[in-house]
Order: sequence, then C-alpha cells, then structure tokens
Amino acid sequence: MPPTHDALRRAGGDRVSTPEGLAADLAAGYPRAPGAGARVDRATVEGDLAAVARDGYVLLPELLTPRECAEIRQAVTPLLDRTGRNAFEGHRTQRVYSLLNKTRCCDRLVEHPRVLALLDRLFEPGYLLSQLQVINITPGEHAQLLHTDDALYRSPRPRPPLGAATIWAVDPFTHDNGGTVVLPGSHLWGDDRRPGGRDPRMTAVMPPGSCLFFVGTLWHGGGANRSGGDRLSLTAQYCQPWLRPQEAFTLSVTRETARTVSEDIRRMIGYSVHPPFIGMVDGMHPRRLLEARPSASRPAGG
Ligand SMILES: O=C(O)CCC(=O)C(=O)O
Repeated sequence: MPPTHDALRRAGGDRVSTPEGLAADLAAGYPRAPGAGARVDRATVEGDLAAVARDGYVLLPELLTPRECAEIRQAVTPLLDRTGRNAFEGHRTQRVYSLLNKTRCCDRLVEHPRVLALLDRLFEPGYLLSQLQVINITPGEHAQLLHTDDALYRSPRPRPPLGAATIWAVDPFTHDNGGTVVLPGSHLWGDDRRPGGRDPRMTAVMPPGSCLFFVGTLWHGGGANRSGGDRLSLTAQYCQPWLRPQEAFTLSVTRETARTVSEDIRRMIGYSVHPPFIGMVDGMHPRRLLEARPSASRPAGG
C-alpha cells in the first residue's frame, strides 16, 4: 500500500521547492518497475533503433510463434463482423476495435519486449497505448490513402515522432494481399512534402508472427489486396504520455480488465501518472481506483 499524503508530509516528504521537485510528488507512491523492454539486450535494441532513425521503420521477423498466431486467429476471427465505414477504414477491410475488452490473446503483442524496448528509447517514460485493433484486408480492397499517424496531432514537421505504430502479420504479408506500404525516410519530411510517384516505396513482405514497427511521422498505408485471400493483422499504436490517445482506454476498459492485465499494459492504458499531475483522478494516482476498498468514496489525499 503506498504512503498517504499525510504520511509523506509527516516523514518530511514535502520537499517541493522547485518545478522539478514537483514532478516526483504525485507518482511517488507508485514507483515504476522496469518494463518488459528492459529484458532486450542493448545491441539488439540499438540495431532496431538505428534502422528506425534512418528509415522510419524496422521489420521484426517472426516474433510470435505459429501457435501464438493460431491462438490470435482463433480469438479474433469470430469478432470480424463488419467492413469499414469509409474508404480510409476500407470498404473491404474488417476492423475490430477495443480488443482489450474482448480477448487476452493480443496482450502479448501489445507488450512485446522488442516493441517496448524501442518505445522506451523513443518516448518519455509512461508512454501510452493509443489504440489496438484487428485489420483484416479482404480480396478486392483498394490501396489505402497514404498518411502519417502523427498527423492527428497538429504540430509542425519535421520533428521527432509523437507516436509509433506496430502492424503484426497473422497471415503472411505479400506484395499482392495488402502488405503495408511505407515510404522509407519520409519520417524526416517537412510539412511541405507529400508522397509523389517517384518516391521509393517498400511493401512489408513478412511471414506470420512478424511485426512492422514505424514512427508516427512515417508516410504509409495498407496495400491493395489483389489476391484471393485475406490479410489478417493487428495494429497497436502508442503515444507520448502527455498526449491524448486515440482510444480513451480508461473509459473503454473495465476496471476488472485493468486489474487483470500486466503492469506494462495497465500503465499504458492510463493507470499511470505523467509527473507531476497528468492522468490524476480526483487529485490522486489512478491506480487507487483498482485497489480493493470497502466503499467507493475515500477522503482526499487518503
Ligand atoms: O493495415 C495496414 O497495413 C495499415 C493500416 C493503417 O495505416 C491505418 O489504418 O491507419
């Protein structure tokens, strides 16, 4: 149980005399344990990071086993019940949102150590999950409009990324079935540049269980599916801890689920504080909402 505000004060914990000191205050009762990214050896992460810095993306082959892919397929296939509402979502693309409420099968990719290790270096501690969805591109789908995910946050480019995305292959990604198309190096472009016919494109051709990781400033889009089969995949996106995530997970994920998921996921869905106050609930750390309590109300600071 973390110390109460009063206990901290009595123990001389009220040492806030500078803005930097303030940053340690509210989150102090819930010190952050090292995440799963800390388990990845430094040479591997630095190699991945160098590719991301140069190209804007890195392909991480076969991080999931065939058995894990089969489990994911089995869990998400029954959820595929509708196609997109517009050309961007894709009229022949099926999407399932809010997966954290529907299955635990996809947690492993949300918190995959290789991904978290990259996020640990790209973003400030306490970065958030911004969205998680299944994307199944079915035969006949057109190429998606090229876009950057960070464009949702209107901040002038060039600049460091505010978010990053992963796309996980459950089916193999090919040139024909809608493999994601990226424009290498386009993460460095300014606001004045749009993709043109001469800009080199790369289709993420990858076997099941592989992950395409890219920064939110990279131009990309789902490819056209000219094959006879589906392209089943999942995407998890992340953002800086001081930005509003695309999905309001603190509203959409039940407290029961928030108690069930790993500490990394719990932190990433908003049960964390970006010091000193961002993410607070009623002046307190949001983790308190998950603690067993006799009644719903508790005195402020207690
Ligand atoms: O499915 C893909 O390959 C890319 C999807 C995408 O970028 C999106 O829907 O925003």
